[in-house]
Amino acid sequence: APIPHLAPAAPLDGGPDRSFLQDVLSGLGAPRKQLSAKYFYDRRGSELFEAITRLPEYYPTRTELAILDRDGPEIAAGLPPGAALVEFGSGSTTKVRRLLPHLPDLAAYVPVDVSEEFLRSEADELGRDFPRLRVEPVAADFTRPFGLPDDLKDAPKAGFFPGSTLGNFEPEAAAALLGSFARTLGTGSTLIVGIDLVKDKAVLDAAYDDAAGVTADFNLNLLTRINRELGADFDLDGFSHQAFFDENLGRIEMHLVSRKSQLVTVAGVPFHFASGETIHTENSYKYTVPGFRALARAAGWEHARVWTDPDGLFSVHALKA
Ligand code: AVJ
Repeated sequence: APIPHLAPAAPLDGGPDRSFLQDVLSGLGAPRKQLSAKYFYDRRGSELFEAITRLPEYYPTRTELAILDRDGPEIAAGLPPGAALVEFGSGSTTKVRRLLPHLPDLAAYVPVDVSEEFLRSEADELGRDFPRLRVEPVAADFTRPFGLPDDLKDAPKAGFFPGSTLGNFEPEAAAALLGSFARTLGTGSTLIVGIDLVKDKAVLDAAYDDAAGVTADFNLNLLTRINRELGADFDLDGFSHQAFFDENLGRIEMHLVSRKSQLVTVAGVPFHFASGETIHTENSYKYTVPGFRALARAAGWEHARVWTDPDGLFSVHALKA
């Protein structure tokens, strides 16, 4: 069957506003097939990611939490007094909970997330645990410009972007995103960012290809989601998980490898897979401390402080706009 030639592939992230279907059709129609990592997080995908964060091989989450636990008082002390604290892509509030006890005078905590339902329930729960805190959720895609509540316009701003989420963006898109955070927060603001660090390839490879196969399930769940939501017929046994650290590009790449020559139909559109052909599903960039500093500076942020764990696995940065 002929392979339909569709529009050029959408960027892995931060691309224009397109539907899931449009993104999948153009991604699979590209000469090198790709899908955006942002589509991993349906209900099952979010559960699988939570399970990943508890894996022995997956060090980033527990290491970042340990840094926030140990250095939370110092990190909090660097924020402007009476600030509105904006968390970009808040998801669960596990991380900000490590900072809030040290920030008794916050004007408000503003979690920003696309999932309105999740945002609402997390905000309610946080409000119960921190009854004196004003929680002002904003349902928005943080990769696009969005407005903060009007009455917070005059408050000093602080931003929080933990989890090395920035690593999912190509360095240029990452710099653009940091630049847009600077415009949202304004001059004089502070940004706290969690960034995973470059390290031994074996450690990185294991973190994205765990022995229990949870990351494999997370990767393959993208095909399950496409089957269900877009009426596709991916054979889950026909693809296998692949993850590796590319030392030249400084990034983890995740792929789904076709185990045979096969035809898959998505919303009536056929796509041919050669045996061994892959769908590139995720990039996770790792930085050195100076490398991240240079990126931040290019985006208009001055580097103020960095905190790392004793093994140098992960970093938390304070930046000033
Ligand atoms: C949520 C983007 C930080 O890159 O480590 C974990 C996602 N992918 N295992 C990461 C992920 C596979 C994670 N981030």
